Amino acid sequence: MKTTLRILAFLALIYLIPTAYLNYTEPVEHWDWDEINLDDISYPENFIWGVASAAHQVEGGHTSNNWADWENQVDKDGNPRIARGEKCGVACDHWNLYPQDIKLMKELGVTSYRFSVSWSKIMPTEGVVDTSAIQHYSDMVDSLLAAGIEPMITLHHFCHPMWFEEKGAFEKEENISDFVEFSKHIFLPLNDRVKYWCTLNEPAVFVIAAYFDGNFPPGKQDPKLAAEVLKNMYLAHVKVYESLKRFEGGERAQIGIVKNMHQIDPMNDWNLFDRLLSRTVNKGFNGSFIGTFTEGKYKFSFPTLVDLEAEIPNAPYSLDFVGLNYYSHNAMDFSPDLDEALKTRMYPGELETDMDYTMYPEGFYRAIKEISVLNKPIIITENGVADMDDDMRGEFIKKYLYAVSKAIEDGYDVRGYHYWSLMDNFEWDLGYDERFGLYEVDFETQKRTLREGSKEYQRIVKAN
Ligand code: GCO
Repeated sequence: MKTTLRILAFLALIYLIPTAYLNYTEPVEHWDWDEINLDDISYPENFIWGVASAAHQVEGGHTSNNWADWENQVDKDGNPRIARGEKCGVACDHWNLYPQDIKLMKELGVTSYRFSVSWSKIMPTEGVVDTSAIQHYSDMVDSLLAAGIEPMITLHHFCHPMWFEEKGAFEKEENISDFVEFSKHIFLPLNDRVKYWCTLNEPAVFVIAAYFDGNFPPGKQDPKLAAEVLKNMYLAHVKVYESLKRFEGGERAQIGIVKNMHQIDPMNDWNLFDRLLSRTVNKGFNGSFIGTFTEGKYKFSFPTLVDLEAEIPNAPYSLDFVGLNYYSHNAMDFSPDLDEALKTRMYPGELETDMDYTMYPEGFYRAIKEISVLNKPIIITENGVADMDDDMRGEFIKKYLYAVSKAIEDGYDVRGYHYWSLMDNFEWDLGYDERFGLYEVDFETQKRTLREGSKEYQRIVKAN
């Protein structure tokens, strides 16, 4: 009997100690939606309502950049890099059709447009600036302002010129100066009219895809390099911030970085290994960002794979706001086989979107709460759903915007929201089948049609 008790006590101990270490015993948060009135939302008077896009995904007419190059490559088994062997091509021809797309924004009632500028169009070769590309963006900014829509520019959204890629891009710290130089070329002519600037879009997503999973260019699978690139991208943000702030108009500009606070949860709450694994991955993906921008301490580690620490002391002083992208969470299911353990899994029991994640509005509240430790105004720079059949978009919009409204009501400083995306576009390695658009795009005719589900967004924007 005594021995049994001892064994039980021992087992309880080895369970409790790591549980205490893990420091969360709470089950993954879920709300009782039957008890919630989705119309019970309110937004502050000056709340920014917008839509978002990115140059390579919508513009067409691409010059030589990492993605244009990638779509012509095959992997080691001879498979195309982009799903179904698709090419980005003219995409939404937004480069030419932007005046008509601004009308679509007006129709929605939004007052902000987050878009990115194409570095490879602005600097097709190293050291050479194409002033006609700058003129193009300048005209676009004027058209937006004339329509009562505030422009928000992203400087790097997963895409850069091939000459920069060939130099090793953000793999090398010394290349950061190229990015700083480019930023200056677009900031100086536009900052009299553009207030909001996002330096880099989702560095952690980019780095995991490009240097860990290998499904984004340059398709490397090297955890140590991934950690290095991420550090360099955070450093690049700080350098761009400091350099742009020094120019005339710099103090007026609102400069931030964009972080996707995708959550990593245990597949089974009760399973210690699932919790340990999800916590470790979460620390790398989200914790490395929070540590950098709160304390200036960058840390990216995963047992046996990588362990990198660096000081970026000015990082906490390099944000006028933080851009938050949020879509969903994924579940970690522990396995001693690392490849298996690190596979992305959908959280069980939730509605599946067309991407490999579910609909999880509760996570939006969590994401806002987590990023609020930065103590900066939060602007939602992306949120949306891939839903080709348009059978969940309306519900998605209502529930996610309920979560944001609840966060604001609870005191979190959320200043604006941008839906991803204005229209269907090129979803990177997944090609054209992931339909995120409020407007459906017929890529043969370039006709845009407002989806039924999107009318929820139009309704909420107009009412608030
Ligand atoms: C990203 C990007 C966007 C995507 C969007 C939908 O998160 O990958 O910022 O370019 O298209 O998030 O997946």
